[in-house]
Amino acid sequence: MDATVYFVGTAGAGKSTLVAAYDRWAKQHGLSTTLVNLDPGAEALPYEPDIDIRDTVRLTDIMEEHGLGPNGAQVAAADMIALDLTDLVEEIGSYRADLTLVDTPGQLELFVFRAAGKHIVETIAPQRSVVAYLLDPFLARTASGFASQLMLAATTHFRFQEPLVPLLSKGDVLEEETMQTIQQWAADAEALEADILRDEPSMNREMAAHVARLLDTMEHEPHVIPVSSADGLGLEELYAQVQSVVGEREESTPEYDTFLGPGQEEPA
Ligand SMILES: Nc1nc2c(ncn2[C@@H]2O[C@H](COP(=O)(O)OP(=O)(O)OP(=O)(O)O)[C@@H](O)[C@H]2O)c(=O)[nH]1
Ligand SMILES: [Mg+2]
Repeated sequence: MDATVYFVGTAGAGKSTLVAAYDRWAKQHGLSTTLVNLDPGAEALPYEPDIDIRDTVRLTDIMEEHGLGPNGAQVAAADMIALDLTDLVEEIGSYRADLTLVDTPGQLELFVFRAAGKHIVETIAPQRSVVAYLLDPFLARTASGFASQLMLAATTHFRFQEPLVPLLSKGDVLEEETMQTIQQWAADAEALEADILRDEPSMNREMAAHVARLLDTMEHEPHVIPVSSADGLGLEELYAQVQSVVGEREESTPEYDTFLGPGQEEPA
């Protein structure tokens, strides 16, 4: 089975390191991989990309040529990538690996909101893609922090309309108890809502409830998988999720499957 996994998350969430760790894990398990770097601003990568956007678009060159700062150059780079995606899409298609692992730019909004990201996700492997969304553990330790992270994940899901697997990144740095609390928030909207209101007593109860229920509206995954690039925690479970999501979509009717929400049945 071949699948494409996009690693998406806020700056420093651990995307590039996880691509490297997941690549090692895959190879140890006899799976071939294609590694794609879509971050034009990446300086040193912890893996050797097979396809590298920096061969086409380099942030430092854009800054120099157009007199832009790093953020302006990131936006220009994202739009330049969108202008000519044909070669990139063809190149990725020419590799036939079991897993295509795609590392995305540090600034999540560049990949999620500008044209290139969506177009890439729609074009490269329709029906065979999964977004692995990395929740930063340092931002997810409080109930309201976790809920804010979740809203970003939900926005990503809303934009791409592809199955999203939420991961709790850097699991090795979290205390067992914190990890369990976070997993409980993910599984139980009411527990999350109660803890948000405890953290932020000023918050409108209704708003807290809405935010807490966002996870329930996300396709497929009711729980967060803790992963660690340091000790390999959760990588097998991530693979099982990717397989199950892509396998499920393979079996279902193409016209309907992208729009099925949780609990909805496919029309007979
Ligand atoms: N302890 C621990 N540290 C990690 C793990 N994954 C990443 N890190 C550290 O977190 C920092 C950021 O990791 P990156 O992989 O560069 O994160 P990124 O999301 O690619 O960052 P940008 O592309 O700059 O947004 C680095 O110092 C990593 O060593 C992990 O599983 N455990
Ligand atoms: Mg990175």
